Amino acid sequence: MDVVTLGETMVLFTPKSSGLMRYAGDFSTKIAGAESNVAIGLARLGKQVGWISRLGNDEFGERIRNFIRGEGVDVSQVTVDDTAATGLYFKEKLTPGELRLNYYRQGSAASRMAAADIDEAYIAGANFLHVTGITPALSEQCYETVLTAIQYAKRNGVTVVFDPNLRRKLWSEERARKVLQELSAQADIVLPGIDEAEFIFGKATPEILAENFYNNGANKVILKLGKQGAYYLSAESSGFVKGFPVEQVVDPVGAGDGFAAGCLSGIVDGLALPEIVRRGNAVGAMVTMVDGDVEGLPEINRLNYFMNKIEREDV
Ligand code: KDG
Repeated sequence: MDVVTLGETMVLFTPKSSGLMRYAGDFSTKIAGAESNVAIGLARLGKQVGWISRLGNDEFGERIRNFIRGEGVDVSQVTVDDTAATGLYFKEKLTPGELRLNYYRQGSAASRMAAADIDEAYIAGANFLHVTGITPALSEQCYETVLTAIQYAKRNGVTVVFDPNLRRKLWSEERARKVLQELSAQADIVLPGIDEAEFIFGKATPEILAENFYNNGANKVILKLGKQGAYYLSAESSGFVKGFPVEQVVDPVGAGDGFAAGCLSGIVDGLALPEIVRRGNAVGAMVTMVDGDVEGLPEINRLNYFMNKIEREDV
């Protein structure tokens, strides 16, 4: 296995009309969850990926499992909870450019994940463990589960990748800051957005923020600056890689997960850090041009085509 990840995936409802959701009659349904978005992105890029989670014993749980399995992700470690439902999430388009995410996930099956759900041998069989700051925000038990997965990774030589993915609706600022700082200190590779970095360490330049993560324990830091690109820092090098132009942003949600999938695929392929970041930028950009959190994730041919096309146009 190249990468193993764990987290909650929900059924995503998007009203077909814009404006307040109370007036919406028709919804489209998809699936979404930061960690499974990354897993699907990696699988589309030809990587071997596993996703650990808990689903409700319900039709939405079946849908999620079938979809993720259908994308080629290993779901053998997904358990079913008979006493809690699969989480839901609604993406309200208030105006063409303004989205509001509404969660119905409190007490969900995934929020009841437990350390006992993690099989050490499964983690040990991977080269990378990818975790985000969403899972520890779901419950105390989920926080313990993430710590356990990291502990298993560390004692088996598995590289830990951490994306803070700050979701303010899920926990208090104080608790979020403490846990995000703690988990970034345990990770080998961190992928924060600039806003998340400032949330954790206070306002500063990208260079200083990246150094904060580095001094905190990470050996590779890739700091996302949205559509502008990303700044990277490791013991060997540092620099900035410009983002790819996007014709029209259709739906920005999931771009960060696309970025993570692009970077991780580059890391698995042993690329140099600037090339890793370039892939992250490209996948992130491609995700924003398609509706849905995972629908825009490219296969390797499309990714190469997009990167080469933009490069030719740039000359
Ligand atoms: O990263 C995109 C996510 O916001 C989305 O897919 C849903 O996991 C999700 C969350 O917690 O917001």
